[in-house]
Amino acid sequence: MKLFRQAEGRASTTRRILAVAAVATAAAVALSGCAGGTATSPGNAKSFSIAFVPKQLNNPYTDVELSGGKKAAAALSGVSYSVVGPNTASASSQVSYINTLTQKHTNVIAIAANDPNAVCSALNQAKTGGAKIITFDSDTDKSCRSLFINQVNAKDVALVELKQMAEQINNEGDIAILSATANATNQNAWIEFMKQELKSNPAYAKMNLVTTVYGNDDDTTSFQVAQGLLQSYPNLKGIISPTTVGIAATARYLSTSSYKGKVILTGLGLPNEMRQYVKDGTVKEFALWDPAKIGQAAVYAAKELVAGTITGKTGDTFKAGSLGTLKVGADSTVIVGGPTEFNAANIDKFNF
Ligand code: RAM
Repeated sequence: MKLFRQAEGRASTTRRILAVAAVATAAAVALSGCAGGTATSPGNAKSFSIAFVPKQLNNPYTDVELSGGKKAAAALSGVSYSVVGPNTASASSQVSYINTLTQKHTNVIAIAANDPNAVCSALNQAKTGGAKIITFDSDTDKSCRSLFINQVNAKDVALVELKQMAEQINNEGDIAILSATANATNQNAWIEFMKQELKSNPAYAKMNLVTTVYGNDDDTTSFQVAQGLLQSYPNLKGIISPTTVGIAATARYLSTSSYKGKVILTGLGLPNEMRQYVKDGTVKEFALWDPAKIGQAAVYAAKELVAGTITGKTGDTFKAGSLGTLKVGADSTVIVGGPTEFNAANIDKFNF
């Protein structure tokens, strides 16, 4: 939160500078009669271009998320859909991709931010050029986007992860978090809520979070970090990994180690990646949502933003195909659904 306040200070200075540029751009657009590569006018978005900028390309979670976006774009006529982005999830790795999209006059940039602030000035330039900005999966500072498509309420994610851990360690013992990158807005929000809950919920008084480590959403790094964690904390009872990359790598490490079945692993995972570890007894329970729904919701929201039928303000509603009508809640955030818990009894019912 402190980070956001500092960023807002910087952002308001940037906003003042950009406001001047925006007036000039708006005048130029009015003269040319077309904002961007495809013609759009408020209330009549027949065609538009949307580019997804995920945290990183080589991440199976990203692939599922984007498959939902691609399908939705194909279902709506006149949508030009593309995906660009870095191979690593480091803080500023997305900036050059945003700049290229701005130059190409892409109508909507949908980004899962690797850092709440590092991409903001690039996004603000895109906005000045006429683009609409949507964040999905991992937010920016809220001044840098119109709308955030969030999978699940952040606190609910934290609560389900702690509940699954507490149940398996009988509410007692040392635990650690193996996260994605240190700057990731989504993981940091979930971790913050976990810390608050550990402090305030008497049921968790005997659970002790000893450390948070980062595998950077890289499979090899996450595997090594999991190994190092257990060397440093041999009495660890459990690991919570709120990242699909982290939990799969940690499960792989545990599955062939002497810790298998002894150190509890929970967190957020893709059922297709975790199935083998549930079946071999390495993992009992974990959680997630259907990532494809986030991509789908982003495309439908983009259509309405370009058309001017929504602006992203709290209370706006829009139709999102099979997801029905979605509502924009507090902080211009859309919550797509709740978390699903996976275990041996239901995992075979899911295919993502
Ligand atoms: C990883 C990424 C992504 C997150 C999921 C749960 O794939 O960090 O941002 O939402 O895990």
